Amino acid sequence: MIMISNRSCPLLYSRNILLAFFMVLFIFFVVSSCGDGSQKTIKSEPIITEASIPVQGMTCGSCEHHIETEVIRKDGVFEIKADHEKAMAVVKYDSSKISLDELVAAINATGYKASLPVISNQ
Ligand SMILES: [Cu+2]
Repeated sequence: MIMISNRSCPLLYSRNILLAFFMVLFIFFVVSSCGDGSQKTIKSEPIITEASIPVQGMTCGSCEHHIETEVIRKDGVFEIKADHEKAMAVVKYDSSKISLDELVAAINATGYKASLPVISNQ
C-alpha cells in the first residue's frame, strides 16, 4: 500500500502541475483575448471601402490630377485614382470618416460630374 502510494504520488503531483500549467495558459489566453477586444473598440479601426465613382468631363491626365489632388486632401481618403478614359475615379476611403455623398460632392466641387458609384468592400 505504501509502495503504491509512494509511486503514484509523484505521478499525481506532476499531473497537478500539468493541470495548473494548462489552467494558467487558459486564463492567460482568455485575459489576452479580452484585452484585444477592448483595444479594438477603443481604437475604432478604419472601415476601408473601395468605390468606383463614375466621373464625366475628364479629357486628359491633367483632369485626373486635378480631381486626385483635391479628393486626397479629404480626411478619410487613403487613395484615389482617376481615369479619364474609363470616366471613373477609384477611391479607397474610411467610410467611418467620410461618406460616399461627401466624396461625390468633393469631385463635383472640382467642376466635373460625379454620379452614383458602385461599391465593393475590400
Ligand atoms: Cu484635362
